[in-house]
Amino acid sequence: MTAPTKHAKLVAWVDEIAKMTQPDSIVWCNGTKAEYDSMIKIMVDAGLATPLKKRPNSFLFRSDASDVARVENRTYIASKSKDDAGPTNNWIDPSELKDIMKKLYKGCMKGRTMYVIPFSMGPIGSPIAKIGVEISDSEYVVTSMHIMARVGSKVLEVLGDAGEFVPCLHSVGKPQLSCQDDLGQWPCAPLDKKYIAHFPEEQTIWSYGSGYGGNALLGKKCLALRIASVIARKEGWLAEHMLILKITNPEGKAKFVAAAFPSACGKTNLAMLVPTIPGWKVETIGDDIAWMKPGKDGKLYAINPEAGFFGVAPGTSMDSNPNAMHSVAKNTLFTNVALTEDGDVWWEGIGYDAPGKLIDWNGKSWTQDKANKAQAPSSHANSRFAAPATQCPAIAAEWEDPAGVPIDAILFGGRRPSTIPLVHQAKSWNHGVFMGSIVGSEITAAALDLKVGSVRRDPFAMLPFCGYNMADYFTHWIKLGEKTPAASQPKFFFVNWFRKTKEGKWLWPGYGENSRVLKWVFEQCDGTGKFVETPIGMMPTVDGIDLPAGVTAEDMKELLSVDVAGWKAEIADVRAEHYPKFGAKLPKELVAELEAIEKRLG
Ligand code: SAT
Ligand code: MN
Repeated sequence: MTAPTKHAKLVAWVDEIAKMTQPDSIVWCNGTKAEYDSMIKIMVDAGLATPLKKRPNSFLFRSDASDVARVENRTYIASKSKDDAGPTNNWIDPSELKDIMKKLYKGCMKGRTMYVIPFSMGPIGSPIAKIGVEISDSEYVVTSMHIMARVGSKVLEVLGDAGEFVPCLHSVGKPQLSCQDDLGQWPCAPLDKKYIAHFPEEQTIWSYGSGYGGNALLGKKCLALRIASVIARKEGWLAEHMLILKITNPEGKAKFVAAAFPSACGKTNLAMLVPTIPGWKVETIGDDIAWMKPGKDGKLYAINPEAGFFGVAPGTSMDSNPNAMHSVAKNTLFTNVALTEDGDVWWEGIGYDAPGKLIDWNGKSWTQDKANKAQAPSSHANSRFAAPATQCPAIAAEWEDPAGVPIDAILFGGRRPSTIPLVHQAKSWNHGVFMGSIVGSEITAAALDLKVGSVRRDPFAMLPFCGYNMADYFTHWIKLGEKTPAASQPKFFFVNWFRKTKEGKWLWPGYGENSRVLKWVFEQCDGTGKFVETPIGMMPTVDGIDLPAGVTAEDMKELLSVDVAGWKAEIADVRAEHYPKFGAKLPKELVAELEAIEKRLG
């Protein structure tokens, strides 16, 4: 196929990769529905995709057991100097990694088609958007990219003859050497051959051996976070692992909120929240990534660089997230959930019992046995749906505004059964950066070498996604604050939906009731909130947040009190265990914030 572009650099790169990987043919993707349908047909014919009778134009995929999630220990930041990758990334010398990967890439697309996928992260042509071109030998990647990014000919038009793009090379790492096809088996390479590599100086991504999620849909975590964070630092903006929502009060006044949480804290649920308080409205701009650039007025303007939702299925129900359920009613790709006899999907926590005999995510027959607490789940814990953002009933009118939306508040959060109150507000930008730097979730099950009950720190929820030295990343945040006029700065908040009593009972109902906290956040941005100053920041007065049903005044007091002993232990842990990881590069401003809180705690 001749290239539908005169972009010499792009054409040369595609030629070079084709010589190395030796595909049977090359297809330049145009992003049309016909293209999408033809990819789906190839996968249905190969036994890789199952059409779902109950959901129009929707399909189920089962991946390989070795290929069910991002592989963080196979993910590399291959900067020239190790120090530029920093203490929290896997580093390897770029030329050494290229040698290893070139050997793997040699002939790896034999028997397959090589797809060239031009895509835009962000509305096509937006001054905040970035263009990437993914080369992939996976039809699953092509169809998923159609949903998750803006793909096709229009992107090539914007790119022109010499525009900048991020080259993203992907292969499932399984050549088809005989005339037999994949025989219904998800193609990928064994774990020790998987590599998700980033070359920050060249702004290039090489991924090998996985066909799943963020390992393979290279626009998402690889480009929009790891590479974009490097670009953002250079250009003076922020690429963040944050949802973006719009909240409107009964008078019709709106504010925009960005929020970072480590995984498994309900980001998608918060982004699509249905408020329980009458008259208030929450609408979705994005559920995973925010690119925020200072505008002429000094405010941060955010876009969602993605075009779809790649959400975790288990736990998603009409109760927990009706907007997500409506979003996946059609045109959705499901991966590693269970299949019902009548051609629908089912997963743990979908809100109703499994209807009859299912096929589980391993392809085996599975019947729900509620008496058996040890029954293996039907769906993988990280099973996913990929659905177009336009299908979300709560999608905000501004979600594709090329100029972005002005951010009023930035929230941080994590799963913290103790110590951290329901909500507290930073006193300043640097205090906000401090809050972001200590984000973490409590370990609930013994994992690797981590103690149960200890906190796994995940600064800004960016631990697996910062493409450079995290201490430099903290400094970048601080410098951006210095450049932002006080009146234009967003306000920073730390929220915690996951407080428990000593007996292990949840103190806060969460989900739609979180709108009560968002309301206080709104009011604080508006100057109308009821608050008190505390050693850890501003907090709502006890009547600052209306009690949801089932929460007693006593519970609320506990949710909104400063646990001085707990905070002293928290500060001690940050000082002794967390901050030393960043060595001499740790900005002194963060140490100053730490010491100021320590002093205020007395
Ligand atoms: O698989 S993804 O990286 O796209 C999603 C996630 O793990 O957060
Ligand atoms: Mn994420």
